[in-house]
Amino acid sequence: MHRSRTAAATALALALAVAPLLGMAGPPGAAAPARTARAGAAPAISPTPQSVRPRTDRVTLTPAVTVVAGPKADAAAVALVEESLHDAGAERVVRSGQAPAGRQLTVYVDGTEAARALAELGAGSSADLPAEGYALAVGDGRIALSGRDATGTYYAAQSLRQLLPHRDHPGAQIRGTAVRDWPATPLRGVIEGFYGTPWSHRARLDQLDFYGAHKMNLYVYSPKDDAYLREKWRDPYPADRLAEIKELVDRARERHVEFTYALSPGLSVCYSSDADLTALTAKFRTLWDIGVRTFAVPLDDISYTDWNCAADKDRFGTGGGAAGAAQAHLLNRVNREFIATHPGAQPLQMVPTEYYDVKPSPYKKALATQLDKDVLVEWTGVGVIAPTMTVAQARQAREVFGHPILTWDNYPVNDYVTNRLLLGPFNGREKGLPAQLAGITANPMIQPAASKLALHTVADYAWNDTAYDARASWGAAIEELAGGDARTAEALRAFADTGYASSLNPEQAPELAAALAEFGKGGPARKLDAVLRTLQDAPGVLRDRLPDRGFVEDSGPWLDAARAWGVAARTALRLVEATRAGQDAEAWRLRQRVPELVRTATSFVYVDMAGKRVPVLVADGVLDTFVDDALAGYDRALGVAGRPAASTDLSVYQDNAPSRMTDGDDATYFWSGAGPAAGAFVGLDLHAERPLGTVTLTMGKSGSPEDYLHHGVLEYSSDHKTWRRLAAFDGTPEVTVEPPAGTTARYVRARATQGQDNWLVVREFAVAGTDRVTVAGGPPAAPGSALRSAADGDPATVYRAARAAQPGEALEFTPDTPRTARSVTVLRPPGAPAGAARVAVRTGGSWHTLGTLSGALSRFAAGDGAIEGVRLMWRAGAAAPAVNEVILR
Ligand code: 14T
Repeated sequence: MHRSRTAAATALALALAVAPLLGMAGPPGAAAPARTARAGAAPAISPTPQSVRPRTDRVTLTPAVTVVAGPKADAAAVALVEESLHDAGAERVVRSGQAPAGRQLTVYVDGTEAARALAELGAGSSADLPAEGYALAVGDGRIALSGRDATGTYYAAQSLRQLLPHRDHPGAQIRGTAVRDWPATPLRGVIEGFYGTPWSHRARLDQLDFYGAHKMNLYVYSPKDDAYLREKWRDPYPADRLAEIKELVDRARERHVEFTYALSPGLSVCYSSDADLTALTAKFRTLWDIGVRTFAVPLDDISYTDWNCAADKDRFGTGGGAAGAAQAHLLNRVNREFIATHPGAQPLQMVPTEYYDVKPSPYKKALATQLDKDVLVEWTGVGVIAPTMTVAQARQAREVFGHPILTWDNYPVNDYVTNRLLLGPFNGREKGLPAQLAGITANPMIQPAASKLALHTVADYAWNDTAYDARASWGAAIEELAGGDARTAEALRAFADTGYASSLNPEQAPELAAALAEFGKGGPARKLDAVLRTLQDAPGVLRDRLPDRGFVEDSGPWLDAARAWGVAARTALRLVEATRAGQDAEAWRLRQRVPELVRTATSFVYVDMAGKRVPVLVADGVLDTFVDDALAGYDRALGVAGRPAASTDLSVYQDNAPSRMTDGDDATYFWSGAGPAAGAFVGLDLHAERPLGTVTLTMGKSGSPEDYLHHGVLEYSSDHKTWRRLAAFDGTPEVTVEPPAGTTARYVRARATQGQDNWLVVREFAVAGTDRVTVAGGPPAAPGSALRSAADGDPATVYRAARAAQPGEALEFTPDTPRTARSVTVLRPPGAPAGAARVAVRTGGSWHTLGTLSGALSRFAAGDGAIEGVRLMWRAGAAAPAVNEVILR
């Protein structure tokens, strides 16, 4: 199919010429505003067509259907029409030069008869549409479709496929319709351009099918970790690798996708070298020979301040301008000596080294003035991962680079956050952008099939930005991937919601967050439980029913984590309910289960190509916060302070979360992902105004001893707004401060007073209470446990004895001042035996027995008088005792 190869070029030339027109009004013809599908309405064509005019009639799918194809009709399009008719229930699909007599359904594909039918049915002519446009009509007992070019006809067939039903017998009724449709930008597609495990061959073939179905016409082959594209760019492919690529090239052609071969010589190239030019073009020739017609030379993520050969320095000099001149020199030679000498070759594409902004620079100026005008320049928008892209920025890019711009949009790529799947829609791209561009390419995730949700939405935007609605497109992507099954779609939506957030979509898990917020405002627990149950069950449903098995494979650890978080969050919800209902024993039981369930939920890992195990995140900041709040709420109801909540405004390096500063474990730490600027902080929320005891901040670690706040202050606050200084520190990683007696606060923070390059490690950040209870006696604590855990205000930490109690042994609690309390509560681990100890309190100088420990939760009325001490007098010989917390209240 040679026509498909040239389609993109024609499309580009044409659309650049008509781009301003497209943004304003459609081309002449029977245009009506596009309609989105309602339930029960005609099935939706996706991407949303530019114009759909419904008709009042219907066409019946007869048992035998005749296909009348014009002489030059695209073979892939005709094949797709025939296949779709079979899938719709037709028993016989016959190719014929003309329509048969009788009431049989006839489908006209291109040619004069299709043109006549389209005109009669109100779909106008395909001849006056932009490149890759098509007209499609259903009505008056026939179907007709025609493309402006071969790709247009193929897209018409794709749209017809979506209008036809899926059933195993004839007789279906198809609603009358007249569609005129064309793309908003010439090039639309995907650039496999991420770092990490390159996609498999099978996955690539599947992707090419997906692109064709979504009217995307470009696939750029540029995986960063294929050595033959970068480190070994000069080396020829082994025969088997080349054969695989040929299979991709052939499949791409069948799907009307331009396969672009991108070779990145920047790590070692000598720009002025004839030998290197020859190596480059020789490699391109091997790809040309297997059918590749589009080529790219990406020069991103390389140094342009260091030359790879002395000759370049001599010839071009130094600085950004020299680098731009050198690159233009090499690319112009590729353009003139290879692209221009190979008829049928498409415009060369390149990625500049400065691909991420629109700031004028000597480098960009050199490219703008020296690089051949017909070379397409890739640009990521402003920022490597651009949260938004505007029409004005695209205009600036065109201006400053002086070339047609193809966006390299770094979404949904996750190579810089391998712990996440990015499952939300394409967002934050201003309407009108496609008209400014040569095209849009999206850099996908390391996980090909899981990328389809986002890529579906990219295809929708790139085809018709005017009609684009991110959430509607996301919903349609879910429906399509679910294969029309409601239960699967519900599960997929719940799962995709947990991976919604990214730089483009600031809100994480919006649907789950809304359900949690509703519950927080007094909504019924049963309703929230149903939502969490759907999430918990979603992984099982998807594993059983999702047609796209690749998606299930790609998402493995994230599915496991979603299920486990569902279990943890539902248990936390029951904890909230039990706490509210005053079901003490049940609440305590649940309080102890939740941390274990959270540990499970955070235990699933993605293993990257280097074998590194990366713990995965789902609905982070939403589910974990809900669970933390449930635990904190329980602790508050119990009357203990609980563990302070840690926070920071610094980025987090990998999974070294702020909570690691308060986990009581000196071996774990918070680690920022950047050097703190002046004003950056790490802080503690003590959950309530409290007297402040000793404040300790231990920073740095072996291996990164310089990762501490080199210049900072400790501050405290009651409202998180007004802060008072406790102490300043300079040049020391270990800070201990004794606040003046009587100091109270809810918040404590360490704030940088100067910016620094070193990142920040905080091993522990702690504030002792002043209302201290001293724990003494025995048996001694087992290794890794401590006596004080039995009275540290945190029921999650536990004192475990190293051995069984000996006769007369007791654990003794002494508050630093006598305490008035109505009750004494002893919390122990699940299954703790009844009768393990007698509990006594000292008031007015003498001891009184309150009773004997019952189960995991034992509560005694304390009687009158301020309590001077509490004793657990162990029964000798029983199993080694354990105590989570003794609470006076
Ligand atoms: F070529 C560019 F347009 C581009 O985006 N290059 C890479 C790309 O391969 C990668 O997938 C993407 C997302 O991580 O970002 C670019 O790579 C970077 C960018 C950085 F800012 C690698 C390191 C960086 F510090």
